[in-house]
Amino acid sequence: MIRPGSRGFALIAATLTCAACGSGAAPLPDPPVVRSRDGLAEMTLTATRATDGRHAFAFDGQDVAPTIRIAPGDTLRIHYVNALPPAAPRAILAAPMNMSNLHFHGLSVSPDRPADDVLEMMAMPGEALDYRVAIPRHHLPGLHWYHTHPHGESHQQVLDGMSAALIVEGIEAYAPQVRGLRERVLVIRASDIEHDPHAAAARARVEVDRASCGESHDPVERVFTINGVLRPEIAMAPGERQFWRIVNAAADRYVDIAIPDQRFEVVAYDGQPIADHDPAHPTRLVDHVLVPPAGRVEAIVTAPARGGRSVFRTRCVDTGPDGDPNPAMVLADIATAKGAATPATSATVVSRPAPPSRLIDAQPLEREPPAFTLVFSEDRRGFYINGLKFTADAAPMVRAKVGTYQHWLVVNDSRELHPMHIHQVHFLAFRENGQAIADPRWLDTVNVSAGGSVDVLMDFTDPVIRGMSVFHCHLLNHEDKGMMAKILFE
Ligand SMILES: [Cu+2]
Repeated sequence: MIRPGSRGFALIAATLTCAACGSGAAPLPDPPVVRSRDGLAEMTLTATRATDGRHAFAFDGQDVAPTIRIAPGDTLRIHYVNALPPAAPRAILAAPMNMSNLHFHGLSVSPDRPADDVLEMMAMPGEALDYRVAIPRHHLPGLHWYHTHPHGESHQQVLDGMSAALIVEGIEAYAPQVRGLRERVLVIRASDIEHDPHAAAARARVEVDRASCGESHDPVERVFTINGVLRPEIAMAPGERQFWRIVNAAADRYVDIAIPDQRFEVVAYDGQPIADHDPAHPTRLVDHVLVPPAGRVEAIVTAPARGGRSVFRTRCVDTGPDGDPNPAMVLADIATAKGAATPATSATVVSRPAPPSRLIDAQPLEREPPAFTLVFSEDRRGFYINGLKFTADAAPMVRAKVGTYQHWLVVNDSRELHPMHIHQVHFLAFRENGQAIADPRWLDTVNVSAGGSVDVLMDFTDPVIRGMSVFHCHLLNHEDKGMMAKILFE
């Protein structure tokens, strides 16, 4: 049972205790759900300190934030209360102010107050914010997530777990394959075990495989949890197909997800159904998927027909000579047994006719020279975009005309990976390190390899997305230290 104010560490400790006593892993819990009714989803969410000192979202008497499920055309209203303690009066240099706010990562909505605004909307301790986010009728269905986004303090808050899933309903209209399947929402977080007395046991529990993974010799300071549990157990019936909606909510780590001897039947990346741009081939079969921090994958997973045990794992991610260790480890056990069949979720079925696909002829646009080149760089003093650190009063680095597509070249001039994210907008990643990508993906967060580059086609055509916004590196410690810039959609 989840005790209020003790989710992060206590659940890890509880799981370890359970593993040590030989009674098996904890089942994967489902987060609470907030659904829209009559076109409105409403909730109060509170930023608080858990008893273990971590930042947390409090909701409905517990410190587990809900999955928000909302349909195109609906409105999301959140009363967000900052109940974090005020900063000490004689704050030491760089001490956090405990300011907070929300970002609705992946939603194609207005970047202006009272919607997805991370620049002007900010609550200091004792203050509250009232979000009102209108989901356009033309919004694509898919998995997104929400998390805090106060520049300078984002990393610690998201690292501590201030995040949850947000689903725009209706994906079965794009991928009928998922209809009737048991659905699971998997929020992967990277738990900080740097100062945890159980760190060695936690690393052993998830079978951290340090061997030949990257060049860093730093200690492994993160272990992944799913829905707050270290290495939970996911039950499936033999041959059962389940629909897994996976978000990498880690503040500063990649996952490269795999299930040995199985393939993912991917339906959407970053909340963008594949069928939207390739209706004749709505799924992709893949052995593994590299999911950068903030990335999402929605895929059908099939249990072995004969039953038995398997694992859901992350493979080694080599983050580059200056990157953090990101080794292979086990994310969850998959227990396949007769009788383990779980009833299909009674998810809200949004009955809609098959939608028109957003088919564009990208090739002429891709051949145009880049309208903007974005360069990530870093040194001992900080992290930069085009040589500049983010400042609150900075002018927009880029202006984008609403109604257009724009070719951007994203360059990584450093010795570690950086995931590039732009708020509200999606883009087609079509070239990597100068080579055409065989099966280009629509994304909102893309990995850029160390010393490499990615060419993307930004979609600025949505008339709802108008105003001042940002793009940044989604390793949030980099964002906090300057790797963010403004864009004006006009
Ligand atoms: Cu970065």
